[in-house]
Amino acid sequence: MMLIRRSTLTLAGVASLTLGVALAAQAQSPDLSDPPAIDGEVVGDHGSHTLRMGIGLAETSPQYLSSQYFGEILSQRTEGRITVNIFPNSQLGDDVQMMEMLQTGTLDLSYPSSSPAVTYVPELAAFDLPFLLPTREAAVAVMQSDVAQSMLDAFDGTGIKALTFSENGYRQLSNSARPVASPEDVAGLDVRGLTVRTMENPVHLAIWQTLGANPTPMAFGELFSAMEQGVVDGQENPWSTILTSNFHEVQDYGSETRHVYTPFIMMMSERTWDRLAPEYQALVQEAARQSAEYEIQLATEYDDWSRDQLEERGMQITRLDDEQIAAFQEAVQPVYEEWAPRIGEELIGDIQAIVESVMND
Ligand code: TK8
Repeated sequence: MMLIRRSTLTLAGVASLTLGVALAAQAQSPDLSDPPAIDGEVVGDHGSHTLRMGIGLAETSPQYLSSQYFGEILSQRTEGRITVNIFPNSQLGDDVQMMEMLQTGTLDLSYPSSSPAVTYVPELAAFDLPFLLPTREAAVAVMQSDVAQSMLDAFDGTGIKALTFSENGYRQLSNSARPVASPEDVAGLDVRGLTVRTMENPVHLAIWQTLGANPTPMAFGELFSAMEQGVVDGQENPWSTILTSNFHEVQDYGSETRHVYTPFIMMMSERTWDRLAPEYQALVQEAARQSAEYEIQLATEYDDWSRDQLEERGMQITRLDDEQIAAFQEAVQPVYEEWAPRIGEELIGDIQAIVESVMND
């Protein structure tokens, strides 16, 4: 795929690009909070760096908007000596490919979901356990805990410097075959089970196998055309991803399953990190944390709004009551039995203790 390079864009091209993004943003974003003012002193001159960042989602997504803010912080606090060029829409590759590019140093920054990163840090699979994180407040508390920090630290030596967690969000099922309100609807009683694309992660595969679907692991960048061609019936992602990736154009039904809360992880190539002066490293870490807080704010503002937008654009969305959610929780219990021991009962217990402390607050 040809990459649009700034220098080849004519003035008219820039204008139409800007207008296009503005229209897209206008059509596909709620009334979002502005990013916090950038304060903090300018960091001394330790050389110049132009960093390339590849992400999977669209320019209207919380992931992209918060990455822009991340770049703004770095640029303003180094007087332009550090700049970040963001390549959205899986332009540079999918999550797995871009993590490999970080390892070889052919990419400076990326922002994958935690799920495909279990190949580097298996403990991350705790986040893939269904219904582990019942509320966003609990999820954020876990992502900001020492337990989560130890998972980020566990990347050291892999060629990837993991900077921070943020919110991809609660995953919802969408499909083009039928409304789904129960595990039986997934499995199909007198019809075949839904073919559901999953991330490349064994726990997600287990979830949909246990529910009687035919799960197909697939890179995010291939998903739209796979649904368009009927290779898969459905997929599962947060409402804001379904909206900003235009999945509603090829998916008729949505179900508010909230079956997994997935984090994003902002990552830097260790080769890039090692080239930065300590003062720049401290700034990158601070900017990552600030942009992650903003990203969670945006993801929160996008979530229900996106679901309502999808409904307005014709997607038939099934909201599930507590009893229907409980039926899904019960149906996927075998996933816990199989995967909790493999992930680590102690780690899961630590996470559940954090959840409990938040829920009892
Ligand atoms: C985007 C992915 C996406 C994830 C998926 O790069 O693969 O379904 O939820 O957001 O990370």
